[in-house]
Amino acid sequence: MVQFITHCTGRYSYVESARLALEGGCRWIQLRMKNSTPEEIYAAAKEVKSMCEKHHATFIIDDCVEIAKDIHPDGVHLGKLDMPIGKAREILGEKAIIGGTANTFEDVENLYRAGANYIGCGPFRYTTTKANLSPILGIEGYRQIISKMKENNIAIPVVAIGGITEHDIPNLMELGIDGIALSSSILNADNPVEEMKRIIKIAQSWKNL
Ligand code: TZP
Ligand code: MG
Repeated sequence: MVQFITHCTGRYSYVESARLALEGGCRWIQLRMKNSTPEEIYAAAKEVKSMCEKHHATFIIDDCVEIAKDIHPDGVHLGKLDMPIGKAREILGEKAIIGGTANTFEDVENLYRAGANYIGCGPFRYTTTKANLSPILGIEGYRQIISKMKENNIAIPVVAIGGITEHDIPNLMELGIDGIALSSSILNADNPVEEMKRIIKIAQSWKNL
């Protein structure tokens, strides 16, 4: 699974960034709009939802459970300081996909027990896309988390995030990571659509992605 995280850059708006990812074949978009007003998020969410429907892509909204309640995306992604998973589940229902952010095995365990559907685990490496980054995991960090999950029989999809490029995919896949989430390596490429196509192709050559 390749997830695209929206971002606004000098070249593209949040909505345009989602459009490029979808054109490049990505079928999972997370609308993440830090420092935007609820009105801006609401308007972008409506637009990106209809784009995702046309492309049969999964549509996830970062953080804003109240907006999600009105817009009905496929799900939400909740950070450590966002609404607890259980409360979001009560509001959005059993069918909603609810993802949570983890930086440690303990985070993964807590999210799993709270009923998350997948884990966004990172950061893999330093990135400017997110402020206030948790400690960087690197390959070794993921190896330890995945091995503790196996020891403790915790089975939930783990998606790696943070500064990931196409070159990182083989190393992450060999660890048994289920997916990658990325933003800047696509948006900073000369041709984001082609870059996404390349990433999807590499990812598809790994059967677990
Ligand atoms: N959480 C951890 S890193 C990150 C988020 C939302 C940003 C990922 O974007 P990029 O540009 O691929 O590092
Ligand atoms: Mg958040």
